[in-house]
Amino acid sequence: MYKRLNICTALDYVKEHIKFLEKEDLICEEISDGNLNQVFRIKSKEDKHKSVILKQSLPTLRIDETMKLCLERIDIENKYLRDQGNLVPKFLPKVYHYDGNMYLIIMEDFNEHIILRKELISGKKYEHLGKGIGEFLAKTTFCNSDLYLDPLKKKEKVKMYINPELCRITEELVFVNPYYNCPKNKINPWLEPVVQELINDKRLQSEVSELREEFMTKAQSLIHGDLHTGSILINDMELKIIDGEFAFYGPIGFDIGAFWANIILSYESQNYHRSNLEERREMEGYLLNVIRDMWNVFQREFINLWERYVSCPIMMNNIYMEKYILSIMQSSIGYAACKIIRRIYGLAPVIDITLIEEKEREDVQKKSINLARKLIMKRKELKHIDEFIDLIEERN
Ligand code: SR1
Ligand code: MG
Repeated sequence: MYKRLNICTALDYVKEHIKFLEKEDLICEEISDGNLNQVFRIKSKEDKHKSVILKQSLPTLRIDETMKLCLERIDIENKYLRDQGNLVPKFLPKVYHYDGNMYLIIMEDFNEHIILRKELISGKKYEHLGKGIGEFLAKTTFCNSDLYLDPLKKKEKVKMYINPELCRITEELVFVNPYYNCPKNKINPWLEPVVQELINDKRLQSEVSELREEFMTKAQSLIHGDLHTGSILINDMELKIIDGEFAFYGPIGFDIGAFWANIILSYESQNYHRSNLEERREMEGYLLNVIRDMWNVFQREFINLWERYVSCPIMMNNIYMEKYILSIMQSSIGYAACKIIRRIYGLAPVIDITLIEEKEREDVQKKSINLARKLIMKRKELKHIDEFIDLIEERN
C-alpha cells in the first residue's frame, strides 16, 4: 500500500530492498529540488561510493499541493529508464528496484555529477555536452520510431507510454497559458505590455497552435518530454539523463527544442552571471557551439542509422530522408521558442533568469521573448543550423 516516505522510512526501505546496502550503516538526506516528486539520497557512512537515489511520486505537485497528479508517473519513468538504458546504457542511471505499490524507484546515484543548469550558470564548459545529447537523442529517437521498429511493436510501445496527465501539464503550461491572461502566469509589471502584445498576436497563436497540435498527435518516437538542463547530470567525462516521468510518444523535435531553449536561456543570461567581458563572450560562444554540435551529431548519427536500418522500399530515399530531418530541425526551433516563453513568465520559471537582480532581469526577459517570437514565425524559412544560430546572435 502507498505510504509517503520520510528520511527515516526511506532509509529503512533501502536497507530492506538493496542488497549491497543491507549491512551498511546508512544516512539519508532529502535532495528534492524539482517541481513534482520527492527524492532522497541514501548512502553508506563509511564508503561514499555506496549510495542510491530513491525517488517517490507524490499525489500532488511538490511545489503546489493543491494540484493533484497521478502517482503512476513513476511507472512511466521506470519504463523509460529501462528502455533507453537498454539502448544507450552510458547515458542513463541503472534502476535497482521498482515498487509499483509504493510508487518509487531506487536508482544509481551519480554524486560526482552536477546538474547541468547549475554548471552553466557558474560558467563551466563541457566539450562533450552537445555531442553527447546529439548522440543520445539520435539513437533513442531513431530506434523507437517507425524507421526502425516493426509497426506492431511500435504501436505496442505507443500504448505503453500513454501519459495523459503529464502531457496535459505540458499542453497547458507550454502551449496555452502563456498566450492568454491565465492566472497561473507570473508576469512582472515591466513585462505587461510585451505579454499583452503577444496575447493579441493571432498569427503567432496560430503557429503555436500548430506546434501544440503536433505535440498532441504526432507519435513519432519515444521522447523524454522534459529535457531541460535540470534533467541532465554532467561531469568532465560523461552525461546522464534523469527524470523521465514526462516520457511519451511524441514529436522528436520536442526534446531537441527543450534542450535548445534552456541553452538559449543560459546564453541570454550570461551577461548577468559573468562580470568579466572576455569570460562572458567565451561562454556565449561555447553555448552556441553546444547547439551546433548537438544538431550536427544528431543529424550525422540519424543519417547513419537511416542508411543502415531503414528497409521500407519507399523510404530508402534521400529526398525523403532530408525532408524528414529538416522538418525535425524546424519543429525543434518552434518548440525551443515556446519553451523559452513559458520559462519567462509561466508557472515554473528557471533559476538562470530568477537569480538575476530585478532591475536587470527586464532586459533579458524582453530579449528572450522577442527572440522566441521571431523563431516561431521564421522557423520554416530556416534550412541550416547556422541560420538558426545567426538569429540567436542577432540579439534583438
Ligand atoms: C507544474 S510542473 C512544472 C514543470 O516542472 C516540470 O519539470 C516540467 O517542466 C513542468 O512543466
Ligand atoms: Mg523533472
